[in-house]
Amino acid sequence: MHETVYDAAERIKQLKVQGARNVAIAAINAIEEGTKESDAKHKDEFMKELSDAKTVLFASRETEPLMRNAIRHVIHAVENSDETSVTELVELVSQVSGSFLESLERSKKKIASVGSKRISDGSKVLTHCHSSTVTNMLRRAKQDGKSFKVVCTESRPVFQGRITAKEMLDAGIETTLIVDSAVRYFMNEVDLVVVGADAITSEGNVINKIGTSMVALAAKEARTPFYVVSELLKFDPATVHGDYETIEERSPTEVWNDAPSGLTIRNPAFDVTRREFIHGIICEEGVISPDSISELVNRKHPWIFEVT
Ligand code: RUB
Repeated sequence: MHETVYDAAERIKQLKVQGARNVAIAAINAIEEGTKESDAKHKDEFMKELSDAKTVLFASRETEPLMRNAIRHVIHAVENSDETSVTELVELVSQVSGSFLESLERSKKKIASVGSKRISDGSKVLTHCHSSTVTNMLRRAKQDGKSFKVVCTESRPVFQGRITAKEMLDAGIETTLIVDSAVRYFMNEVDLVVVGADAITSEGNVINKIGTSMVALAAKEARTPFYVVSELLKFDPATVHGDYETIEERSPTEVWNDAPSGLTIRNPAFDVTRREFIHGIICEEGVISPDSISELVNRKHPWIFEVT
């Protein structure tokens, strides 16, 4: 199992796989593939392999509760199964992973159909970074016959905004790319801001690509509605118990590869947007207030509060 899992963790760490959703999918696929290579003779050994895989994948990116929820879900199913045969447990991992991925796909479609209705004909929509959930929703709006333009930030330091720009152009949507610091300059021309999420806390705050909170501030000042587009499973249950979401800090070389020695460079990957800046969270249950997130997650996915 180890090679497949280490490989996936490395691809996630190096941003070859990017965005919370894709990270969770890659991690689940790695667990599923990895268990097929298991050397375990007994359930105990199998559980130990799963636990090692969890440690390696959790460490690949710290601010990814969807990945953590997905992995915990699979491990929880194995732990609670009466099955002792490793062959049967491998099959169980495959089934649980498959149904988790299917439900993620259903949520993505539901989010797109809800969010599409918030895109008005003739409007201009600003987004930050690259969120596959956001771009899927915008593609759906286009398929629904809406005519609108997209403005996307380049998203320094690693330019995920270029992925968004290419996807939007491929979908036939008129797209403008701007530098991150030009967000306020363009905000008055924009009708709506939509961003993805990496994590949602119990207080309804949203963690997303660094700069998102500044986009939200600019949107609030310009009275432009700011929406987060996200699956409920990006909720981090640890925040209920008082933990803060850890913000991943990446290598300074992403910011300046040959920086002068003695210079301090900080490179946080994400920041926190407080709930009062968020008009709504567009999720698979509809458009909800950030204040209702804990209660809704508790109702829809009670298991995430139970597993560790
Ligand atoms: C990507 C990012 C995305 C969220 C949501 O950051 O902040 O907005 O992950 O993406 P990075 P999705 O490029 O550092 O992973 O909607 O695809 O889950």
